[in-house]
Amino acid sequence: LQHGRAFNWDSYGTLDEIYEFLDSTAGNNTFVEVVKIGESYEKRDLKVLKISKSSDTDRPAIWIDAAIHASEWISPAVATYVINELLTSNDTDVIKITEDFDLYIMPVMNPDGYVFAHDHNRLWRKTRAITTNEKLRVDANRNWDYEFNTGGSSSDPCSDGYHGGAAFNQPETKAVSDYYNTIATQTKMYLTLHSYSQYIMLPFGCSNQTYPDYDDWMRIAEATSRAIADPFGTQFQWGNIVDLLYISSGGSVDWIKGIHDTNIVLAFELRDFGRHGLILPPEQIRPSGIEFMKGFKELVRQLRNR
Ligand code: ING
Ligand code: ZN
Repeated sequence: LQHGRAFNWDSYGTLDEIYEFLDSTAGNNTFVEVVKIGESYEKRDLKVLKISKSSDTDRPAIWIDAAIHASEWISPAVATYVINELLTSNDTDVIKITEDFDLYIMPVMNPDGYVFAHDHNRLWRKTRAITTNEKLRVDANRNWDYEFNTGGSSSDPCSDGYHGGAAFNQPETKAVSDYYNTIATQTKMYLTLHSYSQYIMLPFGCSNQTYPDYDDWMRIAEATSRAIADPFGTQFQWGNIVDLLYISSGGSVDWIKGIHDTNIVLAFELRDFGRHGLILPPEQIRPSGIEFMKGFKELVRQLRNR
């Protein structure tokens, strides 16, 4: 690592630092591997950390991703925090999670954008794909192939919500969805981390239609919110994406829920509520990680009870 500094949660890691953390974590634990699921537009590796203490191939699995949007730096910071907790915590509930589930954690879904946000434009959100002209960069969370381009996304390449020329035309969303297809039957929970607003959000984003067990998900989200508030009192609201935010088609949760019907599917908007917004001070990384872990443990508890 740069300057011999150990990876930590006191500052926001660069892509290189995060990837080195993933690689060294895999190197230090026989039951952890880094799976290269593809390459980004600019040919960076797309890396998923897989934790699996069993060779059983049909164990229940949990997926967590972050930084589909390059500007939302608290999301990869919390994802790496979760990885570290899962592998070093003495909490028996946490240890039990790694004993009972395979875990797939992808801290940076949009590595090109994340590098660009570090080096050029702190508020950069989209991918870095250029197809026919300089402006065609895509909001990777409007590019998924379920009710694609049916509202709340833009056909203007200059827009931050540009959905792209076709669903899954971005190497990042294509690689993640292809990989998810291979693990979808075993995967019981899909969580995607964004910021900011402190929301726990249920699909769908393309419409506010409910579904048979919608009330169950609302109760689960409420329980998760209570667990998150436990350490520091941080309030997370819960509800449908459309009710909390806006119509937005082509999001990852819509595809995961609509195509695969994974059991628990949630999108999180992490800290804060708007004071600092995307530029969340790094002192808030650890508290964000601590409270998210509380929520995550509650979600796994709920999953076990289903
Ligand atoms: N929020 C998400 C966005 O892509 C979202 C909200 C999540 C929409 C899941 C649709 C599906 O707009 C941020 N902050 O990016
Ligand atoms: Zn986002």
